[in-house]
Amino acid sequence: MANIITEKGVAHELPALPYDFAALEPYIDAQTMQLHHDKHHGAYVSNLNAALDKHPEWKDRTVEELMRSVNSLPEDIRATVRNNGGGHVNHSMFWKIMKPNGGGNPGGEIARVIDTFGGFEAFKEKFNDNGLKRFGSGWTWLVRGKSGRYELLSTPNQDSPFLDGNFPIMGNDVWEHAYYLKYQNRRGDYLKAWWNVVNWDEINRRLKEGR
Ligand code: MN3
Repeated sequence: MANIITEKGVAHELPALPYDFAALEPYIDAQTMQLHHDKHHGAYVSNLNAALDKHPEWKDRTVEELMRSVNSLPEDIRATVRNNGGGHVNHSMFWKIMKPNGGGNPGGEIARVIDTFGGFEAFKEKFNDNGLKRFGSGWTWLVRGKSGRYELLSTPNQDSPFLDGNFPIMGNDVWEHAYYLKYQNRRGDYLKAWWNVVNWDEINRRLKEGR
């Protein structure tokens, strides 16, 4: 993700949602999308920029670079950048790997990766199960590990897979803010419904980028 130049120097920017708030109905409701994008993601970006204002020498890094080198960051902003930079990079991926009239069976190269997990049904089950079992807030992921192996895993809070040197191919947000208005406590129903909005073209693009 590119940074933008502002009056205060280089800054991270909230990316525009690539479709309308209501576009993912009935699977994800418009109010959830609006709050999630404008308020939650918006706050991660402002908090990240506010932290980096204290150490401007880190401002020209992309958020992916910040995540990869989080342990080298000044201690007074390390946790803030980890949480809010993680929130920024995770959500920037999230909006793009969804689309209206998405879902269906995976095609292209990602279908071959998914087959190595025992087929699409087994893949979805494991991906959803990791999200369901994540206690509290977090994400469920398919990542490409350092060794080139593909893995299904979950992370707590806004921890980005980049923190551990993994490349996030696709992930679903299991924070309550992602689903509570429509699904209340039924996280499992949200996880199942989410496959109807998956954007396989973008996931195939990320698969190439991660190589
Ligand atoms: Mn979220």
